Amino acid sequence: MKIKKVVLRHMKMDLLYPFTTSFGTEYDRDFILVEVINEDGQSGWAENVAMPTPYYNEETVKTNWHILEDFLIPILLNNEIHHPDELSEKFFAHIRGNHMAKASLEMAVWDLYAREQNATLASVLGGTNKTIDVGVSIGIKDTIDETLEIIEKRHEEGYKRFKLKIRPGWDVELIDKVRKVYPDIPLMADANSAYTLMDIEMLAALDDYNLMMIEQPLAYNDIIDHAELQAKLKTPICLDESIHSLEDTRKALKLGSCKIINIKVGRVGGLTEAKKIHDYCLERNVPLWCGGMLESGIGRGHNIALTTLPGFTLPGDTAGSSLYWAEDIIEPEVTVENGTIKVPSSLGFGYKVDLDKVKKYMVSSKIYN
Ligand code: OSB
Ligand code: MG
Repeated sequence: MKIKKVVLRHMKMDLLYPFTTSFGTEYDRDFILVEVINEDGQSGWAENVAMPTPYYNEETVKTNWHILEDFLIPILLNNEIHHPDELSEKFFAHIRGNHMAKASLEMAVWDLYAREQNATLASVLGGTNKTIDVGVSIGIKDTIDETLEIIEKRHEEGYKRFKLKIRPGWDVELIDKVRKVYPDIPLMADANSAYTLMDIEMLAALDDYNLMMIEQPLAYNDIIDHAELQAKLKTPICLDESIHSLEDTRKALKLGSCKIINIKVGRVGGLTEAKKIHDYCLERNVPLWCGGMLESGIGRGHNIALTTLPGFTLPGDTAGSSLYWAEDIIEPEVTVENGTIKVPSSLGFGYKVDLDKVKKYMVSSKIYN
């Protein structure tokens, strides 16, 4: 593969509904779109998932632009590679951390690689599922009644799993009331690191509600306290923020810090690393699902492609475009029927990039060659 040109676009798209977690409220997505172009003028696309603020992790839109411009894009433009795995190797050999930046450029190269092979991204990743099951992530609301109304709607739409964001003061009572109305729905909670071991009694109280899992209850950089907590809980812990690599996965499972893994391609530094984690978990029967970062259709398409791999046994967070956007920047939009997405058969990440819409939501852009 010879990449001749890279285009970074700074995008801003308003969310239809504000999304509140224990770390803050998002009103829009302010993000970088990455396009890589080969010598035949063929493009590969990906979405960078860093947020403008370092509240979910330490990366931001600005740090990602900097790392892409000054370090990663030069590596890509100055090296001929034969497979995206080689790019991943180069990124990890030379540059520490900055996984979301690495992932975005590597994913665009994966998309281009699939297109050069006349194949879907799903198939070059080794994915086989023709449909994927999806759930929905429901943010913190003003009232429990409002949350119940949203669950009712999403339940009617067929979503297969309901994830409620929790934080101190919005936890046991919420889960208790939701369980009373919906005794049987697949339900889970995501704390985004809002608790410590001091909260163990409250977290243990959640054991009474048959939750599928509790996601990232403790610190974003912890796997030690999570192991102590998991030993005391019936409910499986799923790690999100703490998992950045196959090595983190291996160590967390060895320590017993979690029983389930949430893979976000951005957090683990790319599709090559995501696949390694997938293979490791599949071999050990560790349940896996694909997380989300409120992506536009481009990131969403990549998530769908990854989720076609056989180890993704639990519904992910890749909900339909219409839950996030007045209009998406891909054609067609991602649609969900009875809680499933039909995996698209178009080349690459599976959807057509709508260049007019991209222009409409673009704040600025820069070309590298
Ligand atoms: O913790 O999974 C998370 C969104 C932004 C940052 C972190 C998280 C989330 C979500 C939303 O839960 C998932 C989605 O709908 O894309
Ligand atoms: Mg999470």
